Amino acid sequence: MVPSALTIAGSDSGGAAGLQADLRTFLTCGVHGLVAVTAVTVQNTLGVHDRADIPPHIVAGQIEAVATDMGVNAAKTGMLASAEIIKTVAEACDRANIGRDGMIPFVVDPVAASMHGHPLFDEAGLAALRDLLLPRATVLTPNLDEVRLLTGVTVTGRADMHEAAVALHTLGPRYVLVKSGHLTDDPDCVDLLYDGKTFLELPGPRIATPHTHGAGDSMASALTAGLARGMAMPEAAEFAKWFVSNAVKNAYPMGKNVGPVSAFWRLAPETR
Ligand code: PXL
Repeated sequence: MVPSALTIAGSDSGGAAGLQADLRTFLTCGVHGLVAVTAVTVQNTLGVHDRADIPPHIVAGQIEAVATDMGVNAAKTGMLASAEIIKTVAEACDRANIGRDGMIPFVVDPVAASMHGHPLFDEAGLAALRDLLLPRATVLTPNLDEVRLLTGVTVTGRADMHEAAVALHTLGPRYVLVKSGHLTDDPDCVDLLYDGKTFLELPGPRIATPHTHGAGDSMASALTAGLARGMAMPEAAEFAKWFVSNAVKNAYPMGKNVGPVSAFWRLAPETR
């Protein structure tokens, strides 16, 4: 059986981040990609120029349609656009057994802003994410901006990441995986997995490239793919770290600004 993973995420017309990054990652990790689109962004490397949110019942309908017919081995969230969509997603996930007690692994990537700094939801969305999705998450995968929004903790070095992980864990997720990509003064890029008791460091090199669009999404979707393939959490986290380090290493220029990370590195040489 081919495992399947569901992304509940927004579309990036530039194809760098969002559901496009997730589907590419799923493909190269050997997992069939299922999609519930939450919003369509009008986007290129210069920014998010406009967007249209999908009606909440259509978001829930997509989750229900694939879950009841095709089966979901793991799911993840990306851009969720509004408090209304978040509430509907939480309810649809409960019906589909996605999330902590339903047992289907649920990766909540608390995407708050595009890499250009455009907010991808508002204050009400942040509260809904914290109250409705964090308690349902098998694993929460924030970057350091999202850590600050969710906990008020400003991470300036590796030691603060432990404090942040503990603070986030009290909000309900089973695991927290803090991404260190934004700690640009650190010569290494050590992410941190925390299960409420023990910390697991996920070491990686800090790769010198300006092209990092979609890195966070690709890490969370590789983690989702690993879980869909039946890996235990620490193994899936190490797999995701390995996947995204190579994706950043092979990132390519495209457009006038920051280019995308690459999922191509796992394909045959002639297609890279
Ligand atoms: O990288 C986070 C992200 C997620 N989803 C969409 C995005 C972005 C960042 O630009 O555009 C649709």
